[in-house]
Parts: sequence; structure tokens; C-alpha cells
Amino acid sequence: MKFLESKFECSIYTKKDLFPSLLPEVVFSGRSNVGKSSLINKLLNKKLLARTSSTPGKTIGINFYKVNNKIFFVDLPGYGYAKISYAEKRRLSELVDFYFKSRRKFSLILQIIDIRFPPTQSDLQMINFLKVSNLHFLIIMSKSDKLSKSQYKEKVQNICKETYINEIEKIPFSSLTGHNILNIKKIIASQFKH
Ligand SMILES: Nc1nc2c(ncn2[C@@H]2O[C@H](COP(=O)(O)OP(=O)(O)OP(=O)(O)O)[C@@H](O)[C@H]2O)c(=O)[nH]1
Ligand SMILES: [Mg+2]
Repeated sequence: MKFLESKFECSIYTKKDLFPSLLPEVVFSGRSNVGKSSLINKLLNKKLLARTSSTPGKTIGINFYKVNNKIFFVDLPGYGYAKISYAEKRRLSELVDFYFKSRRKFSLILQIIDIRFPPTQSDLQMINFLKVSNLHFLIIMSKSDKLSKSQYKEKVQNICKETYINEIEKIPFSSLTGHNILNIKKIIASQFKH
């Protein structure tokens, strides 16, 4: 399956606006500024569909993109950004919590972490939540262009140790060079074969 058609559907800022799950959802989760929106754009081959920024905290709601008229790509607001108010952080984390608990048709969660750094406490919490919730997820290690091949291989091994997950796939990725974009596309497409 190719992602031929894609369009912005809506942004959700409050729990009451979250509509019932109608289409299968591929979810992009991770720390602020880690590259979630950039990955979406790369997958959909659209430079500016999901708004990206070098300023963290760009995505402040849950953004839905409709793909091929049958899947939602869901861009979550990033966590762990220090420079927003306590009230705003709380609003975002409650919204994301509510989203995950609202019995949606989750096809795949792409949990994105920056390949250069050890996973943060929030990354580990999120990964743990995905594990205990039995959600199907994959770890994408973003910004691989910032490291040499041998450096990133070492980082992948370290992350396996730190997250205690060897069994799931961890894919280094760069939205700059397109490293592994085809693999990620294939994995997403494989969810929709039948
Ligand atoms: N070098 C490099 N830069 C990247 C990569 N992916 C994203 N960036 C840059 O990192 C910054 C943040 O990217 P975004 O895609 O906006 O990150 P985000 O996770 O959506 O951020 P929030 O919306 O704030 O949660 C931008 O300046 C991107 O150009 C990558 O693979 N390599
Ligand atoms: Mg974003």
C-alpha cells in the first residue's frame, strides 16, 4: 500500500472534542522536538502537511491526518517540554491520557526517541505504558543523520538495555536523509493488508 492521498482532518484540543474512533489509527508519540511531525511529512511525502519547528512544543493538540481515506495518522503533542506552563503541560498530558484510554482502533504506535540521547524518564514511562497496555508499538530512533553508522549501532544496543525490550523492533531513522523510510512505510502498510 502506498500513501497516495493525505489531508489534514482536524486538531483536537479538549477531551470533549475527541470523536469516536472510526478508522484505524497509526499514532506518532514522543518527546517534544524529537521529530514526530517530520516523520509524518516524510511518510506522506509532503513537506508541510504536519507543522514542524525547531522550537519545541509546536504540536499543541492532537492532529489527525486522513490517509488514503481509510487510516488516520495521529500526531500527538510532544511531552517533556520544560518551557510551557504547568497548567498547559497538565492539559496536554490529560488529553493524551484520555486519547489512549478511549478505546480507539490502534493499529500501530510509533514511539519516537532521539537516537543521540538515552531515553528520558518520560520516554521510559511511555514505553512501559505501551507494554502494559498490550499496544502494538515500534521504536523509531530519530535523527540518525546526526551519528555515524557505528555510533548509532551502539546507541541502538544501549536503548535495548535501557528499555528492556529486545523483542520489538527499533528502527534508526532520519527525516533529513530518508534513512529507513521505506522500512517504516512497509511496516505500517503491513497492518492494512487484509
Ligand atoms: N537532523 C535532523 N533533524 C530533524 C530530524 N527530524 C526532525 N528534525 C528537526 O527537529 C526539529 C523538530 O522536528 P518536529 O518534526 O517539529 O518535532 P516534533 O516531535 O513534531 O515536535 P513537537 O511538535 O514540538 O512535539 C525540526 O527543526 C526538524 O527539522 C532528523 O531526522 N534529522
Ligand atoms: Mg510536532
